[in-house]
Amino acid sequence: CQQCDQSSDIARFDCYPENDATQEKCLARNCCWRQPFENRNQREKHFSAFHDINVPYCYYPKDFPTYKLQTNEQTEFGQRLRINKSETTYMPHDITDLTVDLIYETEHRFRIRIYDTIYKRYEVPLEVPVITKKANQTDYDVKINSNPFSLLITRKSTGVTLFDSSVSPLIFADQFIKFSTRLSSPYVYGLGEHRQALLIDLTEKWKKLTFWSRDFPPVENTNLYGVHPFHINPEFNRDNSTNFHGQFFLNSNAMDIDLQPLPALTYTTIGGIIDLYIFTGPTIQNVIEQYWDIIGKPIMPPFWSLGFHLCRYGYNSIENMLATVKRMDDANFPYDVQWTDIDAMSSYLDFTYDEKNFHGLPDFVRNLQANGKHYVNIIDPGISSVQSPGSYLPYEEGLRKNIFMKKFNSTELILGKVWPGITAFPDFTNPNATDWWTNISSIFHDIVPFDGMWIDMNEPSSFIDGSSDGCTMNNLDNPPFIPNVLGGSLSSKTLCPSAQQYLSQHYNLHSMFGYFEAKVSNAALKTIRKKRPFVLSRSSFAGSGKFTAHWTGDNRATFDDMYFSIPAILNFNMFGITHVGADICGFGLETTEELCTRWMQLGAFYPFMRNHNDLGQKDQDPGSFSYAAQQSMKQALLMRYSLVPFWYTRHYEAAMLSRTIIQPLFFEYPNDRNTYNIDQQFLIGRALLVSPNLKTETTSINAYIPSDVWYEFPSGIRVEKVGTFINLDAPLSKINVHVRGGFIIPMQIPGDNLIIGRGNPFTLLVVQSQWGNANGNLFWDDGDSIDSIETKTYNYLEFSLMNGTTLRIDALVTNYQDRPMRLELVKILGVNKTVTNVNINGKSYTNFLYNIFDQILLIYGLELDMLTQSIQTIQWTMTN
Ligand code: MIG
Repeated sequence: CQQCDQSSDIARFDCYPENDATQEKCLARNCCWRQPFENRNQREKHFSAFHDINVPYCYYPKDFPTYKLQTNEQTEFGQRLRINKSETTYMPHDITDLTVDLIYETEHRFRIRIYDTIYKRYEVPLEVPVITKKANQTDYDVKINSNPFSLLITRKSTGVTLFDSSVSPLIFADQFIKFSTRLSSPYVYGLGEHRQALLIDLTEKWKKLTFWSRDFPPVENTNLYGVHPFHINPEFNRDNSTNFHGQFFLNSNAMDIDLQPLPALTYTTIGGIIDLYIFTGPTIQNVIEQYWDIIGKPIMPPFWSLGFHLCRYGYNSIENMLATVKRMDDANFPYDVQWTDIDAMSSYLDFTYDEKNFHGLPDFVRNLQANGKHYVNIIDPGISSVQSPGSYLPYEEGLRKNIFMKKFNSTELILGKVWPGITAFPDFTNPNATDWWTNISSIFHDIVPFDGMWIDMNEPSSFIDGSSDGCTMNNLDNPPFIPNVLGGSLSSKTLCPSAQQYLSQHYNLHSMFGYFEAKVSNAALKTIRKKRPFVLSRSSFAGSGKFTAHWTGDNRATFDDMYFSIPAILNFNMFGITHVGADICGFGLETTEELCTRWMQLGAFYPFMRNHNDLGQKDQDPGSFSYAAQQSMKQALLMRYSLVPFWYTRHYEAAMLSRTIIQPLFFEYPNDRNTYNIDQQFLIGRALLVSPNLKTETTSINAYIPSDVWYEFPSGIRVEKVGTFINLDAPLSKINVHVRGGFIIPMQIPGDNLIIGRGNPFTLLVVQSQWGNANGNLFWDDGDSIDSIETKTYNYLEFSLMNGTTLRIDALVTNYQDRPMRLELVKILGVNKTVTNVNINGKSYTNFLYNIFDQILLIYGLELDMLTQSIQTIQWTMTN
């Protein structure tokens, strides 16, 4: 029939995504069933092929029943539409009367809300800005199609389509909501947490990504620990320029996002409402800012958490842990934070420690702290419910405060099984949970004075499906459609979706469990330590970055896993969880000295740097390897530590200005298409390019050097060939890092740890652009206060190089005066004429060296306190 005619396969939208599609079942949905064109002449495929994400056989006809526009009313925020339909679909409980709010929130932000006109439905409890007045001006146009109802959003300046839902019918049933949009280009970034390359290229590919937080060692094509339905889509203009827009689907229910080469994107969610944000950029940085305006900016981490963290599952005894620490100290590795895992608990009970095998843990911790180090321990959400009465306060207090999750429609607790056996699960959406969690953490803190909280297993993960006595038969536990979740069931390795939480059913809140636990843990730490909190959470949701850092879970000790860590940390930066890293050297499987060396080198450039290892694997702390390997690792660690002032300033800019800390190359070179799929290299801030060696038994890499001025770090040698892939020497002793012309990098002489090194002298690496200028900045405070930014108790310096001859230091804020900030050395790259004399603040200065071969000027032995004057200058004269 005509209604089934589609111009091409790629314009088909899947009407039968379940695994058991047949022609009969497809036609029963009033959909079209046809072989793809490309297969027409081939033998009919086996049904098993339908499991692949590919051209669907079953797709929507053009006249599939959907909504019509009834009314369109102008409002303060934009328009309110009523849409309805008379026919129903194949899904139970179609909602026939819907309201559509079109909210023109800002010049660059548009929000679409589609919800049941009559009954209130679940909405994501994220505190987003509420806009009641339409923006005066927008860079986008909105058109409404009335029959069938659809929306078209275009960019005014170029006419490019940003959103077009006419490609497929809107379906809105109680437990099945589906809508699609055309994409501007087949390039998509984001949509995590998944194990995937940075670029999702739909040129010839169909892809299904599933969202439902899940504890599973990262593999491709499954839902994982976190949920971030946000993506970025470039728009390639005819004049070769590129704009970017972003889209965020504010929905926490289990969902699939299907991508196809049309190009188009389809959301299929099983609850909530349609609440969609479109961010019009037009630059990639603008898109990030606009997204973070909705979900919140990342937390400013404590200074010490930028150091090296050492952890493993299975120290098994304090003696083993002490031996590790001793190896670190003996080998003189800079190192800041020691961790313990569940093996340090007594019978895996939260808020206990094993007084036998970890005898003296409290003194161990105090001793670390006395030497400037810090300590973090693990906490799992499952609270043992089977201890003898009077013996386990966390459970008994939790009962008293009534903060545990309940069975459906019941006052009975829902019980799962985790490390300590049968456990209850706290409901962190319950307002009383904060007091409870703070109180039990505080009591433990009096015994073991931890500095941060590692919240694991918070998908939440359970060893049994559903609960200790199964799940109900109701439609929350058995929805009519189940997205492509691992295990095929929503209760796979977690609690029953029907479990009752304070704010709603677990069905709706499941993927936010980690979000709320992080929020509550952050609050608890503030109360207990009265310092800036450090939380590390495995599960995350959009906005988690306000409360927590993140690691990418149970990776394995393989070169492939090492590679996948890069797109993962790049993605989490876009998702606003900037303090992120992967388990260095690999968690599962046995690492090798080669892999661990490469990974320590790469990990030295993760925002969050932690070496962590699984139970039963041999030790992989730096001190456990050969002298040669130790030297390579140490060199990378020293690079990291010397760059900490630069890192710390990036965190400040993330928290204040919505900047990603590490970013893909295309963020800085959006007009260079070569950069679009580069994810084996990355930038720190805008100035450092990191190019790790990710292949075994190789001593060189093929790296892309964007067209710009680049110098090798730390040698200061200029890269001759740019704008192309080049071979770089990458023996095991070396990680390739380059600095970009036009930037000034504040650095510091490393100490044994960040606290000990805090008073050490600073150095500046000044990297000239081709025009002889450069800029940089430095944020500095006590590193630990909760409110140093709010109270302006910090220093903020700007550095600028002008005309290739004058370096100016502007001390713009100098409210943190506990210690002088001594500048000892300035290294200027790209000085192409002989320097004859140097002046500092107008006085002649003789401690300088000029190397004509490398074109480096070194001004050394400085004793310049950068805080004493608001403007200081260092000037040099060159021969003509
Ligand atoms: O069931 O606490 O991802 O980092 O070492 C495994 C033991 C529980 C999973 C975490 C991992 C941690 C491990 N945990």
